[in-house]
Amino acid sequence: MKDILKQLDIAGENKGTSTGTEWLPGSGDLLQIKSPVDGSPIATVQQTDDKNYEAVMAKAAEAFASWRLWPAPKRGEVVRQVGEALRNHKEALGKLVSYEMGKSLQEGYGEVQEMIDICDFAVGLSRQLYGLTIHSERAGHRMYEQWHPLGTVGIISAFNFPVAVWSWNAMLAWVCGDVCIWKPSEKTPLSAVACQHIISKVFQKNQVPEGVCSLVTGARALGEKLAADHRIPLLSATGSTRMGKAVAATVGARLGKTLLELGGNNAIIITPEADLNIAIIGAVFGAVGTAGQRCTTTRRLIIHASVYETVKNKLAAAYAQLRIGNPLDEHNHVGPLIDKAAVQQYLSAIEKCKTEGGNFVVEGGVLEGAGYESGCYVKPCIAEAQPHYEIVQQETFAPILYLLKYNTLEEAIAIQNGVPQGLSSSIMTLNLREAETFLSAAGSDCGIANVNIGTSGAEIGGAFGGEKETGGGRESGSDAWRNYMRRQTNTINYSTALPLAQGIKFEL
Ligand code: UN1
Repeated sequence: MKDILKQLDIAGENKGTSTGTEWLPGSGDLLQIKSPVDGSPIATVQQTDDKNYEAVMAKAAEAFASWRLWPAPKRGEVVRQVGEALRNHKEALGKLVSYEMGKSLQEGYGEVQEMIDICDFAVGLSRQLYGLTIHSERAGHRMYEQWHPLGTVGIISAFNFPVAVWSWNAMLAWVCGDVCIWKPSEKTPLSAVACQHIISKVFQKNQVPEGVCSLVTGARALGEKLAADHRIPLLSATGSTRMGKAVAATVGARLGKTLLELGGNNAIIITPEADLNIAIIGAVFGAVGTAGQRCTTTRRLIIHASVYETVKNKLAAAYAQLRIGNPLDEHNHVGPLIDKAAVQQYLSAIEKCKTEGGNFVVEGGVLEGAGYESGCYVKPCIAEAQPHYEIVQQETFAPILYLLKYNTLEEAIAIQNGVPQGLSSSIMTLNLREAETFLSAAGSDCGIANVNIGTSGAEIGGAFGGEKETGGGRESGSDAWRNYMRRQTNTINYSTALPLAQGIKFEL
């Protein structure tokens, strides 16, 4: 890992504040980052102090004044080169993500691939920031709308996707002409510092103004500062519903915009007409991938009574084959949780589930002994539960899967929708009527609804996000770019008269 840290310019002490190519010296606290993989310290990051925060904000505003005038395809060309740089660093960055966050190496690489994909998407988008033309009701008039950049976009990202979710926001915001200030999770700032080193070289080569891509590091107080700062017209935040509610209240109070991607409580409905081979693999990957720490993690399986026992037994057999251990070893399926606090939450969720009457068919527990010294490795587990249990209604960021039984599809959909969150959902069925009912207006109420695919692992081409307590935001593909721009309606009169709309007469 030492070589990787050196290769990524992050070995030893790191400054945690940058305006692009410059790293600001400051008086912020030193944060020691430890890997959940083996508990060892990786490197330090100096957190952003007030003085540096102000310097970053000022630089961002200055940079925006010129960046917004670059033709969008020229900004796209910079993003294309960012994609190339990420391709060149995929292996090193993927390994670092895996080591700092604890996800499997495959998923670490997958995360960097997701960044590369969004770069490609954003390059094409830079020539497609389309507005409409509208027919005016007045003769000799033309109406159209155009999209302008917003200004400084704040991006708060979560530990579970230390780099990809930032890139969904930043790559789009940049081609749109915005400047970005990124606050990564205080649990995974090293991956962010590494990204900043990678992209800053591209920015320098292209003479992008200093301040277009800034990095600030810190914990909750820094996030609150960004939320309250009226110089940030859009704050995009990924994390817990609790955090999102606080951000929404603060940003809303100053009538700023938010883009929220918060908790999920994602379910797969398995009907009697499911292809069980697909259903089981989809459910297991969805439940244990990233050790249950994706917002799209499968947390509930809603299984028809007629196949319930079969599915339960197949799941138990599949879980018995899971290899838990060092995520950098490609043979392992499941790595550690992010830290010991997460382990505590996992344990208390299991306790709560038992107290409420849950029956564990695959038992959980914390792993100890050789290879598990960090104390962050836990066993993925499965409990038979009831939809109304308090714990089943909540998102616990850990590999705990709840089995729920249903009899009619209507009931299954009601259970699926009967939680406060609305991110991702799936149905496993080969029956057209069941599938289309699930996708209809009376079906899933989530932002993502899949057929014969699990709940996690969405592609970047679609709009990503969810309803209800998931926050309502949509990031990544489709027309999510509009979040990062302001719409302007233009009416131009090229006639010799001044007719008023709605036929109003005004004569002097
Ligand atoms: C998240 O967990 O915050 O669909 C994002 C997925 C990934 C993104 C997850 N593409 O699981």
